[in-house]
Amino acid sequence: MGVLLNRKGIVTHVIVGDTKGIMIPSLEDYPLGRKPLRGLRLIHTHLYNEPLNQDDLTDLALLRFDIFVALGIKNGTPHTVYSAHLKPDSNDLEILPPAHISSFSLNFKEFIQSLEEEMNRKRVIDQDDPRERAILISISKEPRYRQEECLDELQELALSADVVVLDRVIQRVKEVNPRYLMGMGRLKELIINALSKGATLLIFDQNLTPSQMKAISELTELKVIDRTQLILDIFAKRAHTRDGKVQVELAQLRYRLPHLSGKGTAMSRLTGGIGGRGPGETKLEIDRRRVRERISLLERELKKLAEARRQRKHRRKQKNIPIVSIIGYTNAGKSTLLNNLTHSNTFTEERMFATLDTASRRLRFPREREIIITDTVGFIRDLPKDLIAAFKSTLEELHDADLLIHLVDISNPRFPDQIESVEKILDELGLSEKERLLVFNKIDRLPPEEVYNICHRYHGIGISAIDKSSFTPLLRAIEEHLWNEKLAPIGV
Ligand SMILES: Nc1nc2c(ncn2[C@@H]2O[C@H](COP(=O)(O)OP(=O)(O)OP(=O)(O)O)[C@@H](O)[C@H]2O)c(=O)[nH]1
Ligand SMILES: [Mg+2]
Repeated sequence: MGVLLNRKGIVTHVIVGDTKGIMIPSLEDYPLGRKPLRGLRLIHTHLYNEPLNQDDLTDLALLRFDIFVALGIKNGTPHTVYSAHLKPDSNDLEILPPAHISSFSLNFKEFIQSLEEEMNRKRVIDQDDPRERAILISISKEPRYRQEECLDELQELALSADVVVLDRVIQRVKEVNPRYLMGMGRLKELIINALSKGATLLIFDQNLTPSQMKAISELTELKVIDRTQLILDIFAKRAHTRDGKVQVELAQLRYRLPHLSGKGTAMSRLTGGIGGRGPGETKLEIDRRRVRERISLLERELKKLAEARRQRKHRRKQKNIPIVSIIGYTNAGKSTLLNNLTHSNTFTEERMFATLDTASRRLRFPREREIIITDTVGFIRDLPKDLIAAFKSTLEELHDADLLIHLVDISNPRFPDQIESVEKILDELGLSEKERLLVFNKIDRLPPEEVYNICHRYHGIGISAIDKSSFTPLLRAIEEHLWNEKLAPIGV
């Protein structure tokens, strides 16, 4: 049997098990939160007076008890005290020398106070910083350098979501474990490490199936999310217009619906981990129904909004003004270009997904010519399906464009992959046949020869969106495309 005691020495739980072990109940009333230790100590019996075993030590590290004690029983009476606690500066454990119960002595109050103080001191993180602290994880069959690249992008996304990144974990596996992506032992190690670093969140670069999400969440009370959820979260934070808000909420609900699932109520002492945080089955059914109702409400609202947009568009079309749409990977500089082309002031930022809504501006050309130029939400590799679906109506406007400007951040080392991702999404949107200009932005960040070579190789135009004097070749190319003019050739 076992007992859990809180810092005041009050027994909070009495657990009765069998000879194989005990089940530690859900500890949701004693959340770890941002504290280094749980505030509960466990004392339990070892019926054959055996010392602490691997399962004991794993549970101590996973659940971060104040101290972990096994009371060895000999001839039916308490005999040896085996105890261990976490060390302040690593995820190592300190195993105290076994002692006979009559000679065991520990001033718990002093001990826990100094241990916790030292833990707080050794943690480099600021305890008052309210931001989430994440460990980024990639597990796949892809070679390491590919995973590194993907994590670089995930890290930028995390930054955009206001998440502090504490560490990155990459593992190349021969086969992806269907339940945990990696082996359970390795995953537990990772969780223990994350806890000792003070993380609050695990972010997987690979999208998790509902059952994987459930299995991993059952091992830890850290929040577990995947890349899609991170992107959805950024979108949710940044949507400002009614259109954007409705679209994002819809995408979130659609993504969450299959992930709504119950969790176990207790965890096994032998398998470790913690569960029992999920709602009961009936509550879940109600949740599911609510979510479905909300989805259909939002879908109806979206339809209305789309109708209003169609009418606005119709009026614009009647005036017969050509439309040029700037598209491209997130952070390519689309909004900056729109602003500087049209002397306007839409929102730009050194972050991914600064823009979620379409903005249209007029741009005058010589000879009384005028176009409408639009900026839209950025694209990203493996753009979540639900998100494409949700933004379909916004992105549908691209079908009306007479010309697409595909803007590429030439200073991003991953730009060839980014071009490919954008092409793929255009294809999925049925836009691959649209006329388009490939335009390399941020040329101020590279040496001119390199810019020249890249533009030459891709038949692209080089510009710097922050330097209006670099726009001439682009403006000429637009005129040429829209009004079929052969203009005198100019250098890039
Ligand atoms: N050095 C340099 N920086 C640029 C240039 N164009 C844009 N930037 C910077 O790149 C960052 C992203 O610019 P945005 O215009 O917000 O990019 P966006 O494509 O609209 O991004 P999303 O809306 O997030 O998809 C900002 O910090 C800009 O100041 C450029 O030509 N040179
Ligand atoms: Mg933008």
